[in-house]
Amino acid sequence: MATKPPAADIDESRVHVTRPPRVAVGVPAVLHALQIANEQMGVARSVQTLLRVNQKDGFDCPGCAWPEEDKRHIAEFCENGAKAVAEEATLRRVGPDFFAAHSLDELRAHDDWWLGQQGRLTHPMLREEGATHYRPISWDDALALVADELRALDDPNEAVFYTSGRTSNEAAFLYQLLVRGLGTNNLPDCSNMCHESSGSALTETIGIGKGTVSIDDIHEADLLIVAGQNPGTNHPRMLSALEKAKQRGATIIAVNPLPEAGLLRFENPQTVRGVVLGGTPLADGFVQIRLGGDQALFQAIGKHLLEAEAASRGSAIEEPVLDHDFIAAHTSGFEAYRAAIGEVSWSDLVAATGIAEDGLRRVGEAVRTSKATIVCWAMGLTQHKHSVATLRDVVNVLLLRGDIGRPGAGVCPVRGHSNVQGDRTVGIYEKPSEAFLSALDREFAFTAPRAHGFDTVEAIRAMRDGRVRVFVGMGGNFVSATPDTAVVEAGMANVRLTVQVSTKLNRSHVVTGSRALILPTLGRTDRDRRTGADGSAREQRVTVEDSMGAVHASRGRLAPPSEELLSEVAIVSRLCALVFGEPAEQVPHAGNSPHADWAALEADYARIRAHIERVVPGFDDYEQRIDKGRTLHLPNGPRDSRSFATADGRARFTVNPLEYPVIPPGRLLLQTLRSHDQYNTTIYGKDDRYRGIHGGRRVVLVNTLDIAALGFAEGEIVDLVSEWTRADGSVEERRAPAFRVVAYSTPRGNAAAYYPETNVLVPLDSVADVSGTPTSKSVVVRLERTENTR
Ligand SMILES: Nc1nc2c(c(=O)[nH]1)N[C@H]1C(S)=C(S)[C@@H](COP(=O)(O)OP(=O)(O)OC[C@H]3O[C@@H](n4cnc5c(=O)[nH]c(N)nc54)[C@H](O)[C@@H]3O)O[C@H]1N2
Ligand SMILES: Nc1nc2c(c(=O)[nH]1)N[C@H]1C(S)=C(S)[C@@H](COP(=O)(O)OP(=O)(O)OC[C@H]3O[C@@H](n4cnc5c(=O)[nH]c(N)nc54)[C@H](O)[C@@H]3O)O[C@H]1N2
Ligand SMILES: [Mo]
Repeated sequence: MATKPPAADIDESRVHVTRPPRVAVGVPAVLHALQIANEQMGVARSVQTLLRVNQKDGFDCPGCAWPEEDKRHIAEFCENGAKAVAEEATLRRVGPDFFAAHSLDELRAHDDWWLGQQGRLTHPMLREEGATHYRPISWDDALALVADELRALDDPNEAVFYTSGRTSNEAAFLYQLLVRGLGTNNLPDCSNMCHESSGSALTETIGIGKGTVSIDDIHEADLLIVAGQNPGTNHPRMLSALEKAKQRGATIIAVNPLPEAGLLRFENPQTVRGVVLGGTPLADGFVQIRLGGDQALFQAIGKHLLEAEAASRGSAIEEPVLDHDFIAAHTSGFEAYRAAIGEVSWSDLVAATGIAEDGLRRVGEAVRTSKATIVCWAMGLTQHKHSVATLRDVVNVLLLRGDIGRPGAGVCPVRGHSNVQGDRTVGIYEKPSEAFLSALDREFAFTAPRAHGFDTVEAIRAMRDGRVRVFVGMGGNFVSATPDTAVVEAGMANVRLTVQVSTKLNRSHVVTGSRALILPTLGRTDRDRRTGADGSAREQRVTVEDSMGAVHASRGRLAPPSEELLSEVAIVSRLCALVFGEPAEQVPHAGNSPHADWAALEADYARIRAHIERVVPGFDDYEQRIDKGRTLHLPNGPRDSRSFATADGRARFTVNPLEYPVIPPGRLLLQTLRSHDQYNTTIYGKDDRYRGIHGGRRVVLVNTLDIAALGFAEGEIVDLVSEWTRADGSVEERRAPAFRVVAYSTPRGNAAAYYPETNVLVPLDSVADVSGTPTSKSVVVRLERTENTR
């Protein structure tokens, strides 16, 4: 089968800019996806693979966490889902020959695009201390080496276990058991950099760290506010759901500093009408908000509603503005909220958002006249210093109108990685609840540690300070995805052993500890056969949870890229056996080690699901339910019965002092975001078609007036220099060299550039209050003309 050879590093001198298209998706998207798929997989494998995406007997798309519709299309994938699949199902291979041919120094000189293009990892590899190259190692030796290092620790808290959100429920559950059995809760995950702010705000206010809507609610909503999210690129299947809501009469309001193509107009290639008529105008309103202005927007909506309520008192207005019955029966803190919002001035709300008062009031009116409102959001709302406060204010607005726990209404944090929510559900969390730990103790006859572990930023601090001896990455690309790249790279070098369980080559394999292991693993699309004690091989399935709390099975069908690969479950269960012993060697309750038949778990994942069913509430009849190809909807108190697991059993109105970023003179506030051709740190291609950027990634999008005011010209090459003011008032600088200035529609004072190239600029200590999430959407920078412009 013919596939194209991987490309060279990106030549940034070839970047060019066109006018962004007004319509997203449509036929060009399908063609682009098929082109990438064919280059990576060849035609036959592309068709075979893409037809299995998100089908009932197929695999869960590794692209995003948006749920499947109940009635599935024949091709239930989107352009970017197809790219995610092609990336994994590629026929290119990175084996021992590749590592013999390329030294680590050489690999470090390449960009993320080049590394990812090399193909699937096929053999366990070891880099010995001081070695210039990786060399092959057997699985037995590799796993023994990890187990030896783990057992040799003076303190289990000297080990850090990262998880990215593609790991299945089964693998994640065993992995957290391994970690807690060792005696630590050091389980940072990508969620710490992603929706942690959502989890924090929602747990406090409504008693569950997840969204409260189903896909049917999206269809039935009367008003959908989509804030801080670019679904045309990152959750394309969401556009179909928005289109359906729209056809049923819903109003959609987009809140974003950028006019994102997919939100404003959408052409669905699956409907003939979409192709012929040139797309459904999706958003009825576009609020071009300043970066970090969303808390002010939601306070403005709340203020408008409260003022409308006051004005209507005594008059015979058609509908009450507030849902008094709901507020009285199900909430606390309303009077304090009302008083605090009364004190906020419209001029501050206007300054924070950059939207005139009547514009803010129009959004308030849309909420007032809506029969059922849903607020959807993603990284634009979670990666700011005041993100938790912002999301609490989102909840306040919904509570005012009883817009939680009834059809067509609620909160909808749109998750990123395809199983990031499931990983949390089954225990990947550095701050586990006592209820979870005591259930785990009972199930495995041991005592899990109670002290909280490191989140992602705390783990980096510990690495920087030399307090980490072993780092394990269950998927992901810790080095490129985390903030403050230079600090992370130096921190990695302080670690004695770094272990990456991965499908594809990335920067975390080339910036390593003294010793480094690559453990290649199966992906979502790969067939997973495990051999039991009786010698018979059985095909396994795994389960994942989507953004709306629905759990379903996923079964890979493709021949794995190499016979050498072990599944994530097999890797973890073998480590458990090495560290905790086989059943015959175990003495239940005799110490802090969990007790289980590890080989049996590896041979039959249904046994892992049986453990999950007994430990995590809501998984009753797990196996039977997924057997029938059904989804298992996890219980959700607010959605199912308006019950709120907060301290007082009520949904909480909260008082949050208004915050918003103030940009120093001559500076810009930079948001770091995704292009259309990337999946986080995996770069699929060099274009950002919907924003009119082609052939390169080192661009900074700036308002035309700011370009002139700062004394630059379009097309000039500049360094981005971030300025971070420490607590003592001194300023730290960080530099990302050589970005082309592109004039773009964004509010004055705001700029945008792609991640991960800009992660060098994000200061480690710049994190959201409460959630600790790096403030990737709020980095103060100045532009400096690049010397020796290329
Ligand atoms: N194809 C593809 N799909 C993906 C991913 C991918 O990289 N590629 N990543 C996955 C993951 S892990 C995640 S978390 C999601 C991410 O999905 P998104 O959150 O859509 O991703 P970002 O590119 O970070 O886009 C942030 C959006 O918020 C806007 N924004 C930034 N700051 C603000 C603000 O202060 N206020 C408002 N209102 N808007 C703001 C930006 O302009 C942009 O439109 O996508 C998932 N799906
Ligand atoms: N500046 C800035 N930084 C950010 C963000 C931002 O918006 N701006 N976004 C943040 C967000 S939302 C997130 S979620 C993180 C993402 O952080 P990560 O999840 O750590 O990063 P990814 O790039 O998704 O990881 C890609 C790697 O995962 C491995 N992989 C893929 N599939 C599998 C699998 O099935 N199993 C295993 N074991 N490995 C697999 C491959 O080797 C691949 O190279 O980045 C965060 N960092
Ligand atoms: Mo994410």
